[in-house]
Formats: sequence, C-alpha cells, structure tokens
Amino acid sequence: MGVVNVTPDSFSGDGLYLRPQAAAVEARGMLDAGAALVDVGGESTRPGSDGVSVDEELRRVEPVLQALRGEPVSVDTAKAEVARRALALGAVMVNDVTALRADPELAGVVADADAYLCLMHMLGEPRTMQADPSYDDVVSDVKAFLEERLAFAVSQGVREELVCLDPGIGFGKTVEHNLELVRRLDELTALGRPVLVGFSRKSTLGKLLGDPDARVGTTAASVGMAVAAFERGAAILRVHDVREHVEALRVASAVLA
Ligand code: HH2
Repeated sequence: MGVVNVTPDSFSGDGLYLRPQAAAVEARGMLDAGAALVDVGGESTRPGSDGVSVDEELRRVEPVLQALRGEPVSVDTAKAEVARRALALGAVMVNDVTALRADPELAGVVADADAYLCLMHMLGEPRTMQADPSYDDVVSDVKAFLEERLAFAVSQGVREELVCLDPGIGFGKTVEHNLELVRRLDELTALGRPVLVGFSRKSTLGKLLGDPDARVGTTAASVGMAVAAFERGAAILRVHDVREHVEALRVASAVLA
C-alpha cells in the first residue's frame, strides 16, 4: 500500500498539499512500481496534530480521487462524509485510524458500499498519544482492542472478509511497544484477518539507528522493518517508498515460498 498524503503537515514531509495532479502522478508511479493499492489521506495524524474540518479534508482529497478514478484506492479518513464521497469516486477501501470510534456513521457508510475496511489501534488521540503511553501487555491489549472493533464492525453490517487489522505503529506507543508488536505479530494474525503494518519512515526507526530525538526514519530502515513484519505474517505494508519495498519483499517472499 503506497502512502499519498495530501496534507501540509505530514510527519514524513511528503505532503502534496493543494497539488492534486502531482499527487495523482505520484500515486500512479506507486502503482506502476508494484503497489497493489494507494492510500489517499487529507488529514495528518502525526503526533501532536489537530484535526481538520470535513470541508477542508474533502477539498484536499476529492481532486486526487477524481484524478485516480479506476485505480485501486483506499481513503485514509475517520469521517463518514469523506468516506462516502471517496467511495462514490471509486475508492475500494476505508482506512480508519480510529477504528470506527470517531464518527458513528462511518460503519454504515462502509457497510452500505460493501467496501474494504482497515481498523487500526490507537491509544488516545494524535494530539496527546505519545505522552507516556503504557499498557499491561501491549500485544494482548492491542489484540483485545482489534478483536472488539472487528466484532463491532461486523455488528454494523460490515462483512468480516473485507476487514484488515492494524496494530497502529507509533500511535500511542514507545519504541519497545512498536518492536514488541512486530515481534509477536503472530498473535494478531491469529485473529484470522489480514494484518496491515505501517512502519514506513516512523521515528522509532530513526531512534533505533541511534538518534533519540529522531522524527523520521530512513528508507533503508523502513525496508528492513517491512521485511521483518512480512516474515512474521503481515499481509499489507503501508509505505512511502514503494519501489524499494516491492523489490525487497519480492526477494524475501522468494525465500519463504
Ligand atoms: N500511519 C499513518 C497514517 N495512517 N493508517 C494505518 N492503517 N496505519 C498506519 O500505520 C498509519 C495510517 C501515519 O503516517 P503518514 O500518513 O505518513 O503521516 P501523517 O499521518 O502525518 O500524514
């Protein structure tokens, strides 16, 4: 899954704010490079960020979705109205970092469209989530949360076969929490749904490379983590640098085959 951020403030610095044609070109390049899906988002969820209005989010993503009609697109949103519009414009998946907790109408929109859905774990909210996150056992806590959210989605009419689950790397987690989630990814795949991992460029990678104040990680570090997650059963890797990941995963999967 290639990341297409149409935001002025994404942590990875790749925001293609107000340049929908450039964003669409970038997305097509990701698909050409082997991405199965591109994830278009108009609201940054980086640590410390505030939300945006429905109107502003639509203003950012609609022209990009229009330009990508007919391509496999996921929309990264927690808002029912944005999801409704995106699905009408051909998006096939809704990626909700709040796992249907933010907008009571979102589940119905996904169910009505019979769209794919990604449910992600987050502790707290982006504004405050990195302030001393703590768990009894991070993997058990995340697993219980995802299991409950999956049951909720299904109770709202979403087909279970269309749901994937995501531990939410960096969303209310320390470096050690993030590592533990990948180390014990088999406990999440045991829920029976595909698991999506989004480690690309996240600060944990920079910290692991020795900079305690890192805000981002390198491409090489992202690829290393993606391969580790893939070996532990991740089905979808959400990444900024598609070509590098596709090449790495292709050779890694040749070994596993
Ligand atoms: N990470 C980000 C955003 N959306 N969605 C899922 N399912 N999983 C993730 O790990 C995830 C996500 C944050 O990364 P990015 O989109 O690059 O940054 P920003 O939110 O600052 O735009």
